[in-house]
Amino acid sequence: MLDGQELEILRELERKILWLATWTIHHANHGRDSADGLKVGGHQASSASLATIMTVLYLHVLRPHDRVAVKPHASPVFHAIQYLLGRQQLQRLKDFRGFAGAQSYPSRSKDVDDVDFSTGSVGLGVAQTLFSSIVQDYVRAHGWGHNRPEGRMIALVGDAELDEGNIFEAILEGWKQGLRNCWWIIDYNRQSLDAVVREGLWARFEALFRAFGWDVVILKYGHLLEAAFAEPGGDLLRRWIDSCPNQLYSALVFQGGAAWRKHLIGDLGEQGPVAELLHRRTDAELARLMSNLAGHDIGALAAAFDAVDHDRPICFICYTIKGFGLPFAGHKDNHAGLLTPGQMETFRAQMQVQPGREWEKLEGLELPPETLRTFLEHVPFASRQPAAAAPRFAVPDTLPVFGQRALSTQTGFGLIMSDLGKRDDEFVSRIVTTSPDVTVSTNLGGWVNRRGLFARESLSDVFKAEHIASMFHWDFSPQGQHIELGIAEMNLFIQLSALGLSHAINGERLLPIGTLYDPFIYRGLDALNYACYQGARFILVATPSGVTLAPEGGAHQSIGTPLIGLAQDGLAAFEPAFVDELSIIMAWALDYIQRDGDATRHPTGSLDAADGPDEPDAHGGSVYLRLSTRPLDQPQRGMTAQLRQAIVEGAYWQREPGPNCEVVVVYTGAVAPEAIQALGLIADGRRDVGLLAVTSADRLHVGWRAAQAARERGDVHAGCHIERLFMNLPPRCRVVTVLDGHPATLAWLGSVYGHQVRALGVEHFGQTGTIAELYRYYGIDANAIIAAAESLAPGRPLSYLPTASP
Ligand SMILES: Cc1ncc(C[n+]2csc(CCOP(=O)(O)OP(=O)(O)O)c2C)c(N)n1
Ligand SMILES: [Mg+2]
Repeated sequence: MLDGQELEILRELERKILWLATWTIHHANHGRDSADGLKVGGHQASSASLATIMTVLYLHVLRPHDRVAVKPHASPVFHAIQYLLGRQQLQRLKDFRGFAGAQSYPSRSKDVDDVDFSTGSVGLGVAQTLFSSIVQDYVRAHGWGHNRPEGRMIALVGDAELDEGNIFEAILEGWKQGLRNCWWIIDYNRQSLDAVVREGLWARFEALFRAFGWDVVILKYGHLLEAAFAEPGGDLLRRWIDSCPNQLYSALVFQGGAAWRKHLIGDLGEQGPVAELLHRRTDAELARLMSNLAGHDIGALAAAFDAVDHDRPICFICYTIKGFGLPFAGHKDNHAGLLTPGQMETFRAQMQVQPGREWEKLEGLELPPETLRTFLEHVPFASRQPAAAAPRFAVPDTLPVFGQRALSTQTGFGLIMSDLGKRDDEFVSRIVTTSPDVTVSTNLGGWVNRRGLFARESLSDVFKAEHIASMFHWDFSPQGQHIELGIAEMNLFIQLSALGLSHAINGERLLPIGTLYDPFIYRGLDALNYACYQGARFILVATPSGVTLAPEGGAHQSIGTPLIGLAQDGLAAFEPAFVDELSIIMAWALDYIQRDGDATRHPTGSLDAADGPDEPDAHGGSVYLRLSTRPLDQPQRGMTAQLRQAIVEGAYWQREPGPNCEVVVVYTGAVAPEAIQALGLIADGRRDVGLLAVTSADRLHVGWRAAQAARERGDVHAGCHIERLFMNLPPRCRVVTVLDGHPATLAWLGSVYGHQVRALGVEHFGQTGTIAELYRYYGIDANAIIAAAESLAPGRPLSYLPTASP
């Protein structure tokens, strides 16, 4: 509980935090050479809105194991608090928004002051706290992490942020999973970026959260208002406030005491107790009274937070004023508002900060510095220690390969998982799978039969208990290793993000594998990007994919996902054709996701490219496997160390080209039979042809770019896998690439040594039919490959396969 002295201290420090946050933004705009585009952006109004709540939270409520997602635009407040606590460097505040300075939106991977969850794309950080609570429960239910206290997962949420649909999808999932230890604190300033929000929004929020089992606490009035309501006439004032439209309230806050008086007297009359209540206050006092909402009242906030005596999810709706304490408070256009230098001078005087002493931590505060220093040193949150690296788990070099003659990669995936389910290696106990209602149809059923579904409370499969024949056991228990989600793909990615950060958040490493249909990556793409951005580690298995799923429905065909695999930072993408390749890639991936480090981080702050992001292999990352339902005849081959290496690096020669090679066919994934068939016919008419199997366009591309950059830095011997593969191709050799996906995925191969390329692939989708019909229709069948080779490398006429007439 907050005592009188702590209240006084927090009031002082709240002023300091508001000052530091406001000054940081001002400095970024006026205090350094800002002609270079760093200048845009406000943050001042949004930060001021949350400054009180964050003061109370960080300096009074939080314990070291609590984790917080801070609303993106409150980043300056977060950094200011960390600075006050000695956990953020001054230079980074001075460089706010600049290169290697504090980030404009809190960033796990780019900031150095211990951000728990990145934010920026609104709504995602909020949902991440919910899924992190589920992961915390998962970890503890499996017997790990009991040497540390449970943390609360807390989101500081903008009221307009709740427009994001992913938040509602998450709430529903939280209800299903028996969510605990999750606090969402809504900054109810009734303003978004553009405007003032709709009337009565709080009531929708309240009903919604209660419907899903959350406790809801509405914090509306501060202590001054509560005291005024107790005066004669106070009930009238309260009724007036409760019925005041948001826009008018905001406008009056902006205008100040005289405007309040005029308006209130106009509405409530010049006579009677309420008029006297108003007259007893000066304009300044009246302005202070009317803006004394609970979200700016330290005592009210602390009392509400301290009163929580249960672990059910809880939503605080805190009334606040956007821009509180600053000259543009309440103005509807204040989102990007910045104090002018003149206004800043006035603010400086108010805050009693001497020029040149703006960054002094205790400048202008009235309490003795020693008192404040001692307080800051003993803030519970500040005792948080950097997380020790969570142990890694050894994974064998290869997983089993199966004897079946024909298999699809999707079936192979199911077999590999099912086989893993039988093993008692430690790494298998750390695998956790999750899927948005496509567990069975992505072939995770065998694994789930063996490892069970996770729930905090056991629930047995009634069909099984009733002895009704079924392929799948749907038993839930705290030991289960599969988290079944509803259909919402956003939830899959945020769940993966939370599972994939367990090593950092819970100190216990998990090996998450999530499955979905490949086209629906688009549905969750922002969340996937977010998960990668904050360094979460997981394996994404996307299947089925492409037009290869043929009769199954045109709307499910994915074209652009290989390009996502190629472009997504922090995600290594593979599309194997054969199950022995998949087996090697999966074994590699289970190790790769455990490697420590962040390939996208600039640790030194140097602008030199040599110190920039380097080769990701040492750092690890997440992995995306694009799989297919098309059964292919499996190659009967022994696996050599060299082939294993090549599969992981992204390509190997299925047929090595000869010295006078005229045509090379390059394929990825399920079109392997067409490429092989075409090559046989092309070989009859062109010399020394080669066939390149690409298991990962992404890895080839990453390696190639890194080699080029290394040479430009002076490492003349730098090379890469694709350069070594193409090194001996004669200059006049032509290349035909083909995949069931966008042709640009492989088209760049021509740039490696300047070989002319015809890139085949899929640019339109939506037709159903047989695989043969669709490959022909979209121009990725054997004859299309032959035609491309013939046109690129003229010579003897080539033979084509007979086609069934339509
Ligand atoms: C997904 C996404 N869309 C749009 C934006 C741009 N944006 C940043 S803040 C904001 C409004 C936020 O309003 P609110 O959550 O109420 O916070 P406040 O500005 O009141 O502090 C918008 C639209 C964004 N950051 N993320
Ligand atoms: Mg708002």
